[in-house]
Amino acid sequence: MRLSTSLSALGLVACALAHPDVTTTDANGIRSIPLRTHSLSAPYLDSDMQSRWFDFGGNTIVRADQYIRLTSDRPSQEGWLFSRVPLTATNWEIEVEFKIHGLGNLHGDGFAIWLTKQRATPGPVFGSTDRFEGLGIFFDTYKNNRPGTVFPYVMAMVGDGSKSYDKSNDGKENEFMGCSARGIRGASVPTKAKLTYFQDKSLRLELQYKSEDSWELCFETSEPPTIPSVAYLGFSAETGELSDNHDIISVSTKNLYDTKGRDSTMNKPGNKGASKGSERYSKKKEGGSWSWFFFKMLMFFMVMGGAYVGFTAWRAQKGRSHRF
Ligand SMILES: [Ca+2]
Repeated sequence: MRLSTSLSALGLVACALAHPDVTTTDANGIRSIPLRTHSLSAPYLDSDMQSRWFDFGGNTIVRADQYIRLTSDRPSQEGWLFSRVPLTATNWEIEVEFKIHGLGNLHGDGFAIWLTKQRATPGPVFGSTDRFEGLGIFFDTYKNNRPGTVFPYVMAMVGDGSKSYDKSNDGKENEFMGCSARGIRGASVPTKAKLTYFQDKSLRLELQYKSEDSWELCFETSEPPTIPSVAYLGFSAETGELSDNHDIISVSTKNLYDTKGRDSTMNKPGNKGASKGSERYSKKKEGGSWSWFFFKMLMFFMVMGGAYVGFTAWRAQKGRSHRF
């Protein structure tokens, strides 16, 4: 009797602790920790009609049960959405669900995902500032002039604060990497982008638009750009004569940590910055998991104690009723 009480109490504790928002480790030993500061999902706003971690402006509208609409399907719109705090993780993954759709046969111009020193600064590059510093990923739905390229075209540009986006040639001049994604606009499945970055090791962009739960590799490089140490996560979009709805449905950002330590940069001379960063990061996480362990133990003993007291009281009660 006591054993089964203990087991069910243990089960209760296990259920209570199996919260989806906690650290997970995948088969490759990559541990991911959700970053609430850079994630967004419906209803997006709190009771004060604010978002705790994001600001938005321009023509952006929020429909709490459905989307954050950067531009509506009307001409000459521009809107933005930016994190309030910089993304300071060394390695990270950003998964964005978005929807580009509209009524016109012709449509434009597209939207951008940003990791830039600048934030909340409207401008001519998909509704955000030109001569930015950091990484921009552009979902370009209108071909200005890029013969032989299938649109929509998705491309990355790395800005140094002085380089300009080559709008008339759809960014070709300063393209870092990119891919065509025919069907990403108005797709029948939820459309998503997943950007994964390991400092000094890799940058990968995957897209989902052909079928659910299957990712198409857009690009991958083992020579990733340096992201500014202070970089904000943002989204922006614009329409010109042609238009579209550019909706952000959700954003899920995770801090990544390679638990197997296959960090080749660790052993390279002259790359101490990276290894130091990983060390510091690992210690911090260890601290976190220890306090989590003690919390679990405390919860366990509390439930066990309660179960034991309950069991003793029940036995005493039962004993009395037998006697009478
Ligand atoms: Ca274009």
